[in-house]
Amino acid sequence: MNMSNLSTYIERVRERQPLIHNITNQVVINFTANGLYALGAAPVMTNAIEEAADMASNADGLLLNIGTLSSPQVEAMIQAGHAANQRNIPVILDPVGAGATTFRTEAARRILDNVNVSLIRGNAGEIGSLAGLDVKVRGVDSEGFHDFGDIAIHAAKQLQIPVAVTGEKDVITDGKQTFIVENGHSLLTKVTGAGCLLSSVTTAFIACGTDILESTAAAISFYGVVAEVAAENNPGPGSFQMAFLDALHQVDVDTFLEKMKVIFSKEE
Ligand code: ATP
Ligand code: TZP
Ligand code: MG
Ligand code: MG
Repeated sequence: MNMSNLSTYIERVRERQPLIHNITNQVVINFTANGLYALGAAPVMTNAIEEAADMASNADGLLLNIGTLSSPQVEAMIQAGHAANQRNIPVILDPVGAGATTFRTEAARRILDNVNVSLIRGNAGEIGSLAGLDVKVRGVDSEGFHDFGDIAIHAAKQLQIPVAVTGEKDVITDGKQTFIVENGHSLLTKVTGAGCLLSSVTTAFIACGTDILESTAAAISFYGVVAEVAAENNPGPGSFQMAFLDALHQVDVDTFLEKMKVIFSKEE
């Protein structure tokens, strides 16, 4: 695996400016839209069932995020997902809080039963619980996991969908091929929506790539490098959040490649 390939993805995203349709939670709508603009992509947000399919049909990628779910929103997600599937537009699921309540876990499962999802991006608790593992989710955060690798590989095999399990380290796998990303900064855990924006950024990278795992590894390592750059002179969550948006806009291919920490492995 040639890692310098991954660094070129950011140029592709900035050149193509993919339109990402986000059906997402109320907490992160503004941060996600600003983050996608800063990256060089274009955001659109809508929940209305009346237009979910039309909007998805015209997008380059669809992001479904269950963070502040309602029953009508699940229906809109399924309709948007069908429309995207019909046009081979990639669909990414962020199962925020799956495992914390039955409503969330069942909604995420319903989406997976009805929509062909290209990637699930979440924390270890969310993805583990979808795969039927006995894991702990408190609110929208997961607790006490150290071996993300086992959870991710088990989940990808069980669900038969590539997964990206993020945390201190990130594991991106289809159960056979695995990328481990060691970029990132702990200040990301002090900004709400850091994971949600990452899912939308990953959707933009997948929309501009051909290989789901490679595009996802590029997105997650780029995001981690951006956080490292932003944290350099900004030790608090407030200034870090602003600097993070600036760095999403500014970090170039050379800086990305220089700071990238990605390991690839393949099951024999
Ligand atoms: P959670 O709700 O459990 O925080 P999340 O959906 O917010 O999950 P994260 O796992 O926090 O998503 O991932 C968002 C980004 O933050 C990823 O790029 C990840 O690598 C990074 N990240 C999370 N925790 C750390 C950490 N302790 N050190 C470095 N980077 C981190
Ligand atoms: N509550 C419902 S959705 C949400 C909160 C705090 C945002 C979660 O964002 P992230 O990116 O998973 O931390
Ligand atoms: Mg987080
Ligand atoms: Mg999350």
